[in-house]
Amino acid sequence: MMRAGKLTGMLMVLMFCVALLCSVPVASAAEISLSYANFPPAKTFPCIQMERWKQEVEKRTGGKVQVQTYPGSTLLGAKNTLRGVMQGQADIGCISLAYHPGVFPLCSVFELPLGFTTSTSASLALWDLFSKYQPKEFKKFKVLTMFTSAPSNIMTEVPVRTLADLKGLEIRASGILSKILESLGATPVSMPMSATPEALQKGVVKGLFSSFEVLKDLNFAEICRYETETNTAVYPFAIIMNKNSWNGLPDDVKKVLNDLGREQAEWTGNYMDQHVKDSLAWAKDKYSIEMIKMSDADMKEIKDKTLPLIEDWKKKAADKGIDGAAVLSDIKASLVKYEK
Ligand code: 3IO
Repeated sequence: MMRAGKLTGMLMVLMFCVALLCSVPVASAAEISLSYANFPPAKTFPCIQMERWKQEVEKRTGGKVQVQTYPGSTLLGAKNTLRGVMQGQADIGCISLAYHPGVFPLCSVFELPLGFTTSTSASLALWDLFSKYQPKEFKKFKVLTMFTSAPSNIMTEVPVRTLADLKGLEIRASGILSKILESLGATPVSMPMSATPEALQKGVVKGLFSSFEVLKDLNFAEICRYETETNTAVYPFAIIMNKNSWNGLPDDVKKVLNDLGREQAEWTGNYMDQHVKDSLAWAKDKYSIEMIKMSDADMKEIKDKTLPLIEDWKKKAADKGIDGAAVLSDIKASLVKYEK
């Protein structure tokens, strides 16, 4: 008994030493390890851009920085990433601004129907706006990059051919995009994208209002066979970093991350625009989805009915000391520049 006990004890000590030896080189491979939380599933564009950013950062810092990515709300969910990153539960997090009404009085302007036709142009315009204004709504964070979805469209179980078809239809959206639906007579249900598969599955909503690439990435084409093109507002995103984590980085690493800001916005826009095309082709092939265009009269009505939302935004911005007219005119200039 005694002998066996001693042997087991010695074995355990040996195994502990082996484990220690094995773990030491792994732990010291990178000097800096950063955690990055993301809310939707790994296949979706916010996570695809996260993996690209991770690769670039690890490459450009020569392996000095290692990024641990957590897709699919495995570290922080859609609505608690903001607080989680502030408190340091993750170093970096991805947020969709529309999930936080009232929190981003300046950058929420990108949830309005501004006329952007691509994710690339909207993403660059958003980054330019942020860079110019350095809004205090982000003062608790270091913003690493920003980008937007592609313009939003209506994906539904039943065909929406006219504005009349939209009346009272429960459709999932978020933030000002929910208000857009409401002004068009639909019944918006606000929730993050990560909650949408279950809501569609359970019949809580009959469709959603977002960019088309989710038809493939979240397999929404299976349920939502009708796709009505409205190409209205986009969803703006920010990649935020904990201020202490940022301040603790050496200057050469800070430079790498700063240099990536605009480039990452453009990369994500380009990826998104191409991926929307690929996803639509896939959904047509696999589920024979029907693409629907509304009449010119309905499209004009959409424009007229959503115009007051721009005035609402301006008023709320003014309350926070933001010159809404100047912001909108800067965005107009970016739109002309990037939509060429
Ligand atoms: C989005 C969010 C997560 C995953 C894929 C996505 N495609 C477009 C969005 C925009 C958004 O935040 C939303 O809730 O529709």
